[in-house]
Amino acid sequence: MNNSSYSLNRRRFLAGLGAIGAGTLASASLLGSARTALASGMIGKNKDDVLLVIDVQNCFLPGGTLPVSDGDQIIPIINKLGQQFENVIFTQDWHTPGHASFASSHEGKAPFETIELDYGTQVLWPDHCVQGSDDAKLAAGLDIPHAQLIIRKGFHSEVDSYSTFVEADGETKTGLTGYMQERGLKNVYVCGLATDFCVSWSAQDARKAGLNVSVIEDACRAIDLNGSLEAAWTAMGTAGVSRMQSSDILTS
Ligand code: VGL
Ligand code: ZN
Repeated sequence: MNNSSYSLNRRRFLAGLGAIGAGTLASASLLGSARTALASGMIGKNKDDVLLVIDVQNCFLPGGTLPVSDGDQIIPIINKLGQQFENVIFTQDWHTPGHASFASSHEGKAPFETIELDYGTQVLWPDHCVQGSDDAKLAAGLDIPHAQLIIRKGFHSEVDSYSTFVEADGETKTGLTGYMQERGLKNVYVCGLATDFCVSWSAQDARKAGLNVSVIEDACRAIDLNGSLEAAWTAMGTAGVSRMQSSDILTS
C-alpha cells in the first residue's frame, strides 16, 4: 500500500468511527479510545490539514444584526483549535448595501420569509454584514494571528453565497477550490457560524471539491429555522462529511 492510499484508508477508518452508533459499550469505548489515540495531537499538524473558520463576525454574535444564539461561546474553542492548526482560513460574509438576500430589498417581505430568485428559493434575512461596517468585522475575540487567508463571499448584489466555494447560483466560484489545490490542502476541518447555513453549505461544497471534510460540532452554532439544523446534518452526512467534537482534536 502506498502512502496516499494509507492516509486515505486511515481517514476512512476515522470517518467510519465517527459514524458508529451505540454498539456494545465495550467495543464502543475501545473504538473511542482508538480514535482518540490516532487523532489527538496529529490533526492540524499535517501540512495538508486546514481549519476553515466560517463567518465569525459581529453580525452573527449577540448584539449583531443576525445574531446566532450563543454564537460568542465558540470563540474560545476556535482560538484553541487555531493554535493546533498550522493552516487557518477565515471567511467573511460581505454583502453590498441592498443585497438580494435582504428582506428590505423586496417590498412587502419580512425577514425569515422566502422568495423565488433566478437561482431558486432564497431565505430573506435582516440586513447584515454590509461591506465595511463594524457589523461585518471579524469578531474582536478571535486570536489566530497566523491565519493565512480571509476569503469574502456574498459580494455580488444579486446572488447570495452561504458556501465559501460556490455562490448560490451554483456556478460562480469564489476561488477557494483553486487556493486549496495550489496550497495542497486536502483535509478541511470546518467550524463557525451558522451550522445550518454557511457551515453546512461550505462543508458540502468542500466534499464536491474532492476534499476530506469534518465539521467540529461544538465549535459551531446554528440558526435553526424550521428544522434547518437537522436537515443540514442529514445533508452533510449524505455528502460524506464527518461530524466531530473539538475534544477529538485538542490535546489539552
Ligand atoms: C449566514 C444567513 C445569511 C451564515 C450568512 O453565515 O450562516 N446565514 N448569511
Ligand atoms: Zn449573509
